[in-house]
Amino acid sequence: MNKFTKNPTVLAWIDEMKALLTPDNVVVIDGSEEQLEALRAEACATGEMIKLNEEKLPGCYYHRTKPNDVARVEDRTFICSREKENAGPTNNWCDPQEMYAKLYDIARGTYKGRTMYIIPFSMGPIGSPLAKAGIEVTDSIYVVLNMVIMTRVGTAVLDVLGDSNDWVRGLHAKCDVDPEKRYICQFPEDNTIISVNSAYGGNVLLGKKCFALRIASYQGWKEGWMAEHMLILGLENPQGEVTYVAAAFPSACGKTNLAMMIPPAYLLEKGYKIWTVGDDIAWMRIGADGRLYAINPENGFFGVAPGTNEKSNFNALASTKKNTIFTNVAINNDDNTVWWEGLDKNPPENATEWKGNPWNPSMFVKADKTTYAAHPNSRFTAPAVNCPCISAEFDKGAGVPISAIIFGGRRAKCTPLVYQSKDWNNGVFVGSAMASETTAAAAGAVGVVRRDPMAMLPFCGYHMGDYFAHWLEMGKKLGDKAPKIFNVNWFRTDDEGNFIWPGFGDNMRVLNWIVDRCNGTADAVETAIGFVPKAEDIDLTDLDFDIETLKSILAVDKDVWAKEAAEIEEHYKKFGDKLPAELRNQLETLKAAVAE
Ligand code: OXD
Ligand code: MN
Repeated sequence: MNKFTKNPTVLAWIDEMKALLTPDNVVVIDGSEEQLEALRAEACATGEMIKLNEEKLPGCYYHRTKPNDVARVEDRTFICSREKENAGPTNNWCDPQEMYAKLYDIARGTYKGRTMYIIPFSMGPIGSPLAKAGIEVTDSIYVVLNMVIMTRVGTAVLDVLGDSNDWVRGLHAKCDVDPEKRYICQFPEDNTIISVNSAYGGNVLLGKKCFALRIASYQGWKEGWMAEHMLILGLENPQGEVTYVAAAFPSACGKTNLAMMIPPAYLLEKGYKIWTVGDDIAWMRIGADGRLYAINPENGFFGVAPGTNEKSNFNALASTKKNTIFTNVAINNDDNTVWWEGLDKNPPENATEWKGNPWNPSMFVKADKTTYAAHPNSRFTAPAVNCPCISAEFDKGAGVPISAIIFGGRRAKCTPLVYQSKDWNNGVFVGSAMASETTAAAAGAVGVVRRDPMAMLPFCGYHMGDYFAHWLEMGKKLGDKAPKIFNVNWFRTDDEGNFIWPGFGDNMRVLNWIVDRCNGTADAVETAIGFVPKAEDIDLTDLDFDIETLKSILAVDKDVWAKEAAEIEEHYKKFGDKLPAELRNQLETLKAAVAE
């Protein structure tokens, strides 16, 4: 290893890591294609990765994780702040000194006989005033190659960092992939992440959830900005004006689909377009003009494969056609390509399923997920530049000005298709009470409401009461330049449980109303919960959907909302006296309005 930087804090930490992990070799990932190509070849030689059909999927690789290591592990994820109180009621907590000792004991000496890869990476375009640097050390080539897609990697990051100590330390050690010793730990006060005994993306690509949400949300609180679990999209109108919105939905509510949506034909013909800036994470800061500017700190998409197809998300599928890593999907042995449930109606006759066993369609039983060819949480890691609708602003460091923030979830009855909060503080109240109902597709009871404030429940790196207060504070700073806050619900069902609203591209009709509200050109009706569209203001052109049905899913039922308010009151109890008084006032206002 040559001296790859003069930064004293980086060099000291690397020395510490080498002494702890005792690797045989040390390799700094410089970002060059030559180095990456050699690593791909090595991973294929050892069986860690499989090269896919070069003609049909150029530059694409396949990887399988251990069957016990297929998803994020919230019960083994810790926020190790010095004071327990600062992790709050929604996070697991452990004393940092105790946790460092435990994790160092687990990781000590585990790189023996292996190579330590040092990955300098930037979250956000290198050099952007909104970006931040990190260094991850890992003993996995799979992690290196995924980080190269998901972040901006290379020694250029260190040139920009200079001698600064403002960088995040990330230690990943695969160890024995033992679920009993698996820990994903954030030390927000030390800018440090340690992940041991996993090799699954969400646990080991430390730039993503660990840094860009858990550590960065804490940094944002301390430094006056926001790190949010939000997609960012630009909606272009026929005049060529682009309005940017950010949206937070819990998992399995269609963030990637909305971010890459294709508008209905009649709107495309008129010249409407959607541009994707990001599908999962937004970092937002107040710009010189007082508006809120957002960047997507990532450089790729770590998307769920099952259900992704030409109809559900054409642009996501197109993004996976080259230079992509597929994890835990199925391999079609006839042509060495990939397949997953919901890709098309032609499952391969001669496949290898995600655990590595032979598979054919006769083995598939719909009700039994263990018979599926692809794991339900199988993933693609695809470069953002592959996306046909990637925004021209994606790679620019300045960020895009956000006009609207949208919250949402899966609610069968309660929440209307769309409504606008009365103002910023009321919008923070809406986000703090955000919830989604479990569906028949997931294990466990159907229709159970899980509160997931701002979709940040597993990702907020500090006390959620303080997080709500930070949102309110940002609103004060933004004043009348604050984005408008909306809530959407694509998932209202009829009495048989069928979805009423068609969703997907037709959600553009709702986005257009939102943009018109931001521009002051659409009307609304004031209700107990906020501003709901007049039914005739949602454009139903070319859609077989009658206005009475639309009215039914725009309706606000005060009895249902009285029950909702009672549930929010219950949800608020866990934040104790850290719940901002303003949110309690908002709840009281709602209770009074629905009781009228
Ligand atoms: C998630 C993800 O779990 O983006 O939210 O992978
Ligand atoms: Mn996510």
